[in-house]
Parts: sequence; C-alpha cells; structure tokens
Amino acid sequence: MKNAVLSELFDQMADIMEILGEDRFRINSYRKVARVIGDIPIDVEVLLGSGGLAATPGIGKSSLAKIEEFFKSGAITAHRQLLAKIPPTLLELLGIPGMGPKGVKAVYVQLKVESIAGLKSAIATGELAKLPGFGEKKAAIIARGIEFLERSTGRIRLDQALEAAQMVTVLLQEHPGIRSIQPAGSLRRCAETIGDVDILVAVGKRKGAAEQVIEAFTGAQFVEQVIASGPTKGSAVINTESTPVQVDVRVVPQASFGAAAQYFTGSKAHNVRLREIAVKAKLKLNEYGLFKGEKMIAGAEEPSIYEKLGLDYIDPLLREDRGEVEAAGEHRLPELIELEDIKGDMHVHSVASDGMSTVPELAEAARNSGYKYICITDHSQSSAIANGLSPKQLAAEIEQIHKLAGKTKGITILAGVEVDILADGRLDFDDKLLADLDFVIASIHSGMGGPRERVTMRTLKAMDNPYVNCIAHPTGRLLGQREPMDLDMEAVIKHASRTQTALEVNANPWRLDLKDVHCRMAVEAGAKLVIGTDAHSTGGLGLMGFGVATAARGWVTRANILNTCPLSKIVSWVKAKRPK
Ligand code: DGT
Ligand code: CA
Ligand code: CA
Ligand code: ZN
Repeated sequence: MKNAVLSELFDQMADIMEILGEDRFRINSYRKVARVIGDIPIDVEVLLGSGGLAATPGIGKSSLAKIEEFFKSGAITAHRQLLAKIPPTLLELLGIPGMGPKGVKAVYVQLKVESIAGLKSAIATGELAKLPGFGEKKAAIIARGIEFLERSTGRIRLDQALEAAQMVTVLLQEHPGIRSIQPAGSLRRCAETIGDVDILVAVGKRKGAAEQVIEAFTGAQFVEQVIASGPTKGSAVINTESTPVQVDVRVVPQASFGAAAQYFTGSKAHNVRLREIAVKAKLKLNEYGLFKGEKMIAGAEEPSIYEKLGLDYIDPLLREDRGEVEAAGEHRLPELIELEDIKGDMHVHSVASDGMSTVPELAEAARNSGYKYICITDHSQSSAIANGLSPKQLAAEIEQIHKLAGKTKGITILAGVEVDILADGRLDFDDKLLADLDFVIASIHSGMGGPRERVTMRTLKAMDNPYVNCIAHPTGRLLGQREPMDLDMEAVIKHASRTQTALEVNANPWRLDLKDVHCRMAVEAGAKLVIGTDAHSTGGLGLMGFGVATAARGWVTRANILNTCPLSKIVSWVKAKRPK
C-alpha cells in the first residue's frame, strides 16, 4: 500500500513550492491532497481503479492525473521538476524541529543558506537572529533542534524508550474519551534499540475526541518540540530524565484498534509477510482492519487478525520475519519464557564490591519480587575499579552470607562471585576458593578489544574450569558505547553446551548480552542460559524483564533457562560439573 509514500510526495511538493514562493492556492491544494490520501483507510491504488478516488472530495483533476502517473511510472514529473529547482541539501533543513518551510524559505532566500552546515554558521555569526521574524529566541530553538537532530541519529535504549512511553501513557490515560492506549513499534517488540516511540490510542465516536488527544499530547509540559501535529497524529520530541525522545502518537477508532496495533507494531518485514498471506486468501490487510471485499472481518482485536489469516497468535517479541510466520501456520511456535517463570536472580552486586545495597537489603527485595533464591556475585580482585574483593575478603563474604542465609526466611541466599577471566584465560581466584562458593560466574572485563582468537580462547578456557557455572555478559558490549568483543559465538555456544556451562542473558538494557539471535543459536545448540540483572542496587533487580524479553525474542522457553528451575536442580547442576 503506497498511501503514505504518495501523501509524503504531495507534502514535499507543497514544501518546495512554499520555499520557492509559488502560488498559495496550489500549495494549499497539494497539502489537502496529502492529508486526504494520508487519511484514506484503504489502498489508494484500489480506490483509484474503482473510480472512487475521482469522487473523493479534495482530489482535483490535476492531482488525480499526478496520482495516476505515480501508479503507472512510480514517480510524478511535477515532483521531479520541483526537486530540480532547489539544492538537494535544502530538504534536510525541513527535518530540523522548529524549521518549517517558511523558515527554510527565509534562510535560503535572504541568507543563501542551503544546508545544515550553512545554517549552523548563520546561527554562530548571529545572522539568523537578526533575520526578520527570527530573533534570539527562535534562533536558540533552531540551534537546539539541530543539536537534537544530530544526536538522534543514534538510537535510544529500551529503558529510555520505556520511560518516554510511560510519561505519555500516564498523561493520556487521564484524558476523557480514551478507550485504550498501548505502545507499538519497536518498543512493543522490545527490540534492543529504539528509533522512535510509537503510541496508539483508541477513542470513542465523540466528535473532536482525536484532536483533543493530540492537543493534550503536543501541549504537554514535557514536550520540547512539536514536529508534526494533525487531526489523528502527533509527533514530538519529549524530554525524559536521560535524553530527548521522539514520540509518535496515533489516534484510531476503537473498531480498528487491533488492526492498527498489528500494523504499527511491525516489524515492516513481518507485516509484509502477513499481507502476502492476506492477498493469497483474497483478503486485504491494512491498519484499519482485515477485509473481505468491503466487509471488515477483523479489526477491533489484534488476535483475530492472526486467527482469520489461519495463523496462531504471534507474540510481538517474535515479529521480525525470522520464521515466526511459517511456525504460526504450522502450530509450532515456542511457548516463550515469561517474567513469572524466573525463580531467582543469579547476578547481583552488593556493597562489598561496587554495589549500593547490602546483602540483607538485596535478599529482602528479591523475596518481595517473589523469588526463591538470589545469588550474590561481587567482583574479584583484578576488577580494581569495581572494588573487587581479595581472596580474604571473598572468604569473609562467603561466611557472612552463609550465616545470614541461615537466619533469613522465605528466600535462599547463595554465595557466588563474578570472577574475572584474565588475559591468558585463567581465573582471578584459585579453584580452592571457588570450590567454597555455591555458584560461580566468570566474565571478561579487560582486553575486550583483543583479536578474535584471543577473546574466544579466554572464554573457552574459563568454561573448562569445573567451578565456572556461567559466563556473564559474554560479548561485553555496551549499547551505543562499546562494540561487542569479536567472539566466535558458534564455538562459545558449542563449548558451553559441552562443558555444562550456562551463558548469561544480561538483562541490563545497556548490555542485553547475549542478544536475541545469539540466544536462539544457544537454544538450538542445546546450551543453557541464565538470565541475570547484574544489579548494583535493589532497584537494579527490576531490570529482569528486559532480559526475559531479549531471551523470548530468541525463541527461548522456560526449559532453556537455568534460573527457572527450583533451587535443588541448580544445586545438582553445579555439583555435576565439579570433580567427584
Ligand atoms: P524504530 O522506530 O526504527 O525503532 O522501528 P519501528 O519498527 O518502530 O518503526 P517505525 O517507527 O518506523 O514504524 C512503526 C511500525 O509501523 C513499523 O514497525 C511497521 C509499521 N510501518 C511503518 N511504515 C510502514 C511501511 O511503510 N510499511 C509497512 N508494512 N509497515 C510500516
Ligand atoms: Ca518506532
Ligand atoms: Ca514511528
Ligand atoms: Zn556483574
């Protein structure tokens, strides 16, 4: 369906004509066409074929000819001619929050600015502020807009996106007339990074309800810049604690809420597959519903879309076109791991190393989240910046934990460690000390930029140690900050399964390590996974959901995860690897 592309083409023609100072009447009529096409609930091409488009108010004869040309040739001559009249870099100015076509026209005509670089220097010299209609304040807004644009080429983390979504949800759910509200897009799929946050809202039939929701959103205190605002869609940059985030809010009728949720959750690749199935079944699927001819056969509820397409319901976490559509057709989708399946956290730091909470505080928080056990895993001596423990300090901590464990009801506290894997693959503590622990995780914290053979060798060798039960954050990546180690993941996974060593799915949203596709490789190779938060405070225990979602995106089930097991199973699992 080309509605969105076509709508954008007309908008761009209007933008360029506005910059060139052309006829106001034609500009307005192009804008109108863009809006009308954007709002048409069915495929414009189909509507054109049936003659319905010619009868649609707002679509004049000359626009109709352009739309016909577009579907015949894939382009519009008038659009191409307009593009040829301006420097190509000029369009990038339109993407700056705070710069509309009028502003672009002003800087282009009066200051000869043709690009973002040119605009930046006009701000620096003060020329922009002096331009009539601008002033210091507007120039500052535009400077911030450029800054945002340049910063936001990077994607944000899942926790940041979630925070933004929660801010908007809390604001809007108070709004009268709202029936449902839900995140869509990559956030709903829990992708490892998020481009922008998509939020869907359903309203009742009262006139003006949609506009009011959009106004409430774009007028909110936390909004820094409104990027676009229409009758059913608003797009704005909002300020969260850590970063500005772009949020798109779309308002849809309740009767289409399920179809819109399906469409705007994506991924695009997944949607393409569903539409193919719809077409084969002589049905039509779009963001308004699933249609048989003119009749809507599903739309209000998302699951019924899948059902009517002959598919089992596909969890949003799997919608990446990685085989889930085929599996849904053959009733062989996995029963995905859920947060409720997790019985304990195996990777937690206390004040003994670089954590902020004490062991009793951590144990209580874990019990309150319904866990049966928690494993305290402070750093080892080589991690000096993380205040790693000396052998003596670790021995004292083990004793303290075992004493405390005896006195604590409702949860078992395990004495563990996160022992450094040294440059040659040996461990930071000797086996005798490790043997006193209930559970040992090992990880690399230095030399991560080393060559593939070396980082792989270090990891494999650590797994050979009979006391190492888990490799934590196997690749060491920090999203947006540090590249993963160049590990031979296939070799690591194979060795993990062979040596009965679990691989961690680190739940910290900076890490998500292993990532989804590696989780899937691990499961297929029969390796065990542990989901751990790497918490450094009681609050950090709450990150578990990010790890669970990441594992689920890798088709992981409860049976693949060690810390879904009762404690007795973990104890015997550890014992089985140790010398008899
Ligand atoms: P992001 O924002 O880059 O992290 O990724 P998404 O998946 O959230 O992408 P976004 O925000 O551009 O669009 C949200 C969803 O809307 C997307 O996952 C699928 C749907 N969608 C948007 N544009 C198209 C399109 O042109 N074709 C199809 N089939 N679906 C689209
Ligand atoms: Ca998005
Ligand atoms: Ca979006
Ligand atoms: Zn750690």
